[in-house]
Amino acid sequence: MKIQAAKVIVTCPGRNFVTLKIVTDQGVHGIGDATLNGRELSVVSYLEDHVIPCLIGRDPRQIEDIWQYLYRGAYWRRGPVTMSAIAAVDTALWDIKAKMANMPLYDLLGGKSREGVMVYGHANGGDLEETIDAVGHYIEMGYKAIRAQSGVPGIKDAYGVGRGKLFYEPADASLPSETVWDTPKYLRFVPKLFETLRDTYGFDHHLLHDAHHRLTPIEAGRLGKDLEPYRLFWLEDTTPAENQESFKLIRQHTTTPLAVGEIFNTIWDCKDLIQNQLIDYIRTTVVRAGGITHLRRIADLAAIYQVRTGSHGATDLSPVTMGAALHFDSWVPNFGIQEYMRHTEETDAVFPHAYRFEDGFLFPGDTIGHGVDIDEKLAEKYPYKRAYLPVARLEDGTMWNW
Ligand code: EZ4
Ligand code: CO
Repeated sequence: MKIQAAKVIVTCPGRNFVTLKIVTDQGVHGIGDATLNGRELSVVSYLEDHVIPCLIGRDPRQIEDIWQYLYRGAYWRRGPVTMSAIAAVDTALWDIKAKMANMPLYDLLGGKSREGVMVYGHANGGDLEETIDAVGHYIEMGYKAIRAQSGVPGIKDAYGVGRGKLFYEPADASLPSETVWDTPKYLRFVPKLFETLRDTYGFDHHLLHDAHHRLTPIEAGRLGKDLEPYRLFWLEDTTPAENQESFKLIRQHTTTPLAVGEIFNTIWDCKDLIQNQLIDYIRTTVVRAGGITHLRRIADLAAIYQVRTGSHGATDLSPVTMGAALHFDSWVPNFGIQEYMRHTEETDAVFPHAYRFEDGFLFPGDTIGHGVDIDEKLAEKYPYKRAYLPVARLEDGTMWNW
């Protein structure tokens, strides 16, 4: 059996997505997501110019060998562009293998460990009241777990606050939007938000929060400590994780569970944090961290240290990543939670999929493969549109972490 053809499909049904389609000489095809938000075309070139020529004629059944060939063979290891491209190939090959085995992907991975995948949704509002209402709306929709982000008095455009109610899309302009950030205002406000949420809705739902890399380690320790009475499911990305030592400092100061890893791209980014038990949830996902093959290695390492998975699932991860992630989540023994931001109707139509939401859970469906395909005709209708994530500056103009 041979890989006969592979092509990259770029489409923008509301936001940009990059999809790899691999076709075998037996007519079976597989789909992988290669979307890297704000830097999409770099992965398109990496795939078209450097990866696809090496794939043609290879045996698609040799997923591990192809993974190692692309990882070791590039010489230049790791990095978001390389690892997103490898992820797309890997996801498409697992899709093909599961189709050939006539199984849903979760069966090929070892079978279901659970019936449904608990997801968390994003509730956000411009101010405290709006955010309280938004969380109520998610509770009404059946969610068991809800991430709450709110506008902060005195801060223009705080992270995580969308314009619509169900859809939040940060990559919003053809040049990066400028936002302003002030940590002291944020640190005073967030505990009040969660106090009000618990006063209003009690403790029956999981609540989560994302600090989006804005804090220093000692500020992160303070926030975690202040949030302890409200029993968060997790506090995410408190501080940029390049310096992983800093998590020791955070950990000394708080028992609020910590989640990190949506921007990590290999097990090497996760290793110290996991082995030193400095985090509770690892947020690496299929598209960012080298596909199913590599994500499984990260999850297995994490399991030894009782660290659970909490895969990134924002709108920039296409329905292809969501489908593959749900099969992975259904199998992985140390599953924690799955992030789920709904895609627009246009996106859902371009990517027909078997997964469905019910009562706070996502179900992968029983279709063979990972259950997501691409409607190429429809995809053609939506040409690529350059879109960047915002940047953040302090009030005095200093560049900060968005
Ligand atoms: O800002 O995926 O937890 N979710 C997040 C996301 C990220 C976007 C960046 O592309 O932090 O909303
Ligand atoms: Co995040």
